[in-house]
Amino acid sequence: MLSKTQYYLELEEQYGAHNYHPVPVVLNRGEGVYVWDVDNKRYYDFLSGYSAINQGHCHPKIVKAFMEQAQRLSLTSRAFHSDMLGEYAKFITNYFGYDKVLPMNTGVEAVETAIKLCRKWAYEIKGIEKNKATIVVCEGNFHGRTTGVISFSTDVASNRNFGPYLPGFTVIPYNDAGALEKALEDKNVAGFLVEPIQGEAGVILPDNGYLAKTKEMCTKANVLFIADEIQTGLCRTGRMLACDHENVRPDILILGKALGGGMLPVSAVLTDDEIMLTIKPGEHGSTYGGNPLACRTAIVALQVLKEEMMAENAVAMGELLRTELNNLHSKHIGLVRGKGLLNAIVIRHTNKEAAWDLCLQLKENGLLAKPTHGDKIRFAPPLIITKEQIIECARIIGKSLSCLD
Ligand code: IF1
Repeated sequence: MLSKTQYYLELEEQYGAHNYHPVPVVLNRGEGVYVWDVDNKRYYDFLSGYSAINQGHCHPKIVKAFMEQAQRLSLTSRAFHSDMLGEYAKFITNYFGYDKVLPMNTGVEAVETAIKLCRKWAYEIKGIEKNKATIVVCEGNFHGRTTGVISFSTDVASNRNFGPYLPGFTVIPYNDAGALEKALEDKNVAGFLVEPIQGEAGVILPDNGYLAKTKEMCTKANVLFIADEIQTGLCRTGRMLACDHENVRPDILILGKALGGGMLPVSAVLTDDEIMLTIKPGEHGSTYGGNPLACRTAIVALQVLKEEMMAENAVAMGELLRTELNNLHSKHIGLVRGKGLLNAIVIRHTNKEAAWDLCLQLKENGLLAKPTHGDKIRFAPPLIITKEQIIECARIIGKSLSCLD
């Protein structure tokens, strides 16, 4: 007899593309910081859908808004107006302090949108010669998986044999303001696209002051500072935006993931009129972008972040988590790093599979996490996690680590 879990694993294996390597657990329910598998075993979710579940699984207020809207009107396309898009646009632009929003669905679409806005602005406002504009990006970046965006990825798994690649990008080392200064000597630079903390690279935090300094350089050079806050935004790192830690206001702000409250893909690009109005009717868009269901859900997803003080909780719980992890004094933890509730540990072990093995052990002990780049494990629970829960999770992690001895 096949176990239920085995049955579903085999279904996916046989009929689904093999573009992922998931932890072998099959989930069918979620609530708050918890998820349950098909045998009704409960786990702490320490990945939070790669930060799409900041507000917790099936947040009752978000579910309610989503359900109400789904029963009334889900999609109009942008050929017609809905009564939700204007309300949402007003809400989100006030919330983040920008003139306008351009709504998309997935994160990478919002990144593509930002690139297009930057290029348009470069030609029509800044005055760069046709087709000469470049955008500076950072080594180790992760901005999504379209052919355009992987063209400037430095990760071979992301771009090998997907060429030819899109030109117009200059790669510089991350966390190296001097490298940006040099890159900005090129008068054709239109924008600097950066993650305030590099997620996929393994939660790489730049030095304090890096964002403020690079923003200042961009302003001086009349180059757009474009922040990809898809993973770091919406309270994940302990502030509404990771850029807020350095009081940096990006010229173009990219949001995604938790903007959809874990319900559906909702992404957004926020910027001011000088930049946003360079795109005219017919020049960009998406069938589902700005649909009423997404708009209604996103408003509530943003409201609960503030109502439930998730940024403040992320600061406190993140600090507690890092303290507890360090107090484990495990010889297998090389390093604990992070900000707010975006954290990672680096596993120190002779066995290259140790991080994966640890995640399997964590699963056995009731906590779900995923390794990244071999030896790093991200610990990023929903932002509603409590002190008692963090302490219990640290115990689970400690117990699981001892299995690596
Ligand atoms: C996958 C990582 C996280 C992102 C930033 C844009 C996007 C992402 C900073 C694109 C997406 C995801 C996608 C997911 C894994 C995941 C991830 F490990 F790859 F880096 F979160 F940490 N900018 N990140 O992090 O957004 O189009 O996916 O909505 O499996 O590819 P998307």
